[in-house]
Amino acid sequence: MHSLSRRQLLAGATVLSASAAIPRAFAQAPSGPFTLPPLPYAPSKNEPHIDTQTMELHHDKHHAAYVTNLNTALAQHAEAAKMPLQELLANLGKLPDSVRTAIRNNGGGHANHTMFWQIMGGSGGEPSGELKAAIERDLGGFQKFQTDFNTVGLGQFGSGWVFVTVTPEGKLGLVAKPNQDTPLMDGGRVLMGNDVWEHAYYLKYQNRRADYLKAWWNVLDWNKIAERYAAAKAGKLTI
Ligand code: MN3
Repeated sequence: MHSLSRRQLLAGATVLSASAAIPRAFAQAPSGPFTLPPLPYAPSKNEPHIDTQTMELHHDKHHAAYVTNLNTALAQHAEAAKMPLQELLANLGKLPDSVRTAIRNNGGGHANHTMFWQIMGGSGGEPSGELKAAIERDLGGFQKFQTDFNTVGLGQFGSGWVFVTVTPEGKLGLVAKPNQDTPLMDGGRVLMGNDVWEHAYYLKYQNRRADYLKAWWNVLDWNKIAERYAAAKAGKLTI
């Protein structure tokens, strides 16, 4: 084998430095078998708005089960197991009937919760800079965005999610999905989202989903969400 040319080495170095600028979780496009990412902060970090026990059960039991069940489904399908999660979810129609529903539910659950832990653990407040401008342009400003997001979350019948989608051009949208469905299944990207399954709030809020939706804004980490926005615009946002 010939050694790499200087040009190839330089090209490689450029790729390395470009990916180093993007947080690992975004640049990676993991394929199976999948692993449960640790919570990026202590389970008590979102108190008093989201209680410790809910965080522990939600991450250690619910999210863990999605990962286990996703891997079980993928064990029956070697080709699918090699695909990055966002590609799997964008190509559900090409999967055999025997694994499609399991991958839809558990792959969606894994992607949704991985995003969810990432964007919390903060102290709320408001976005700034480019993201603030995009919210003003596409969602009518921060106050209207919060109100509309909570209305969509409250209106989701049964279990599901409310998401902000983001295009590679940085355009934002608001959408609800049932169960563990995600805009990734439409080939889109998720900037942020809130879990409105009862398991996300029932211990503390019981049936009061509206109170949970309102309190959730207090634990958002806008720096993390801005990182996801930058990654989306750089074409590096995966799940
Ligand atoms: Mn959940």
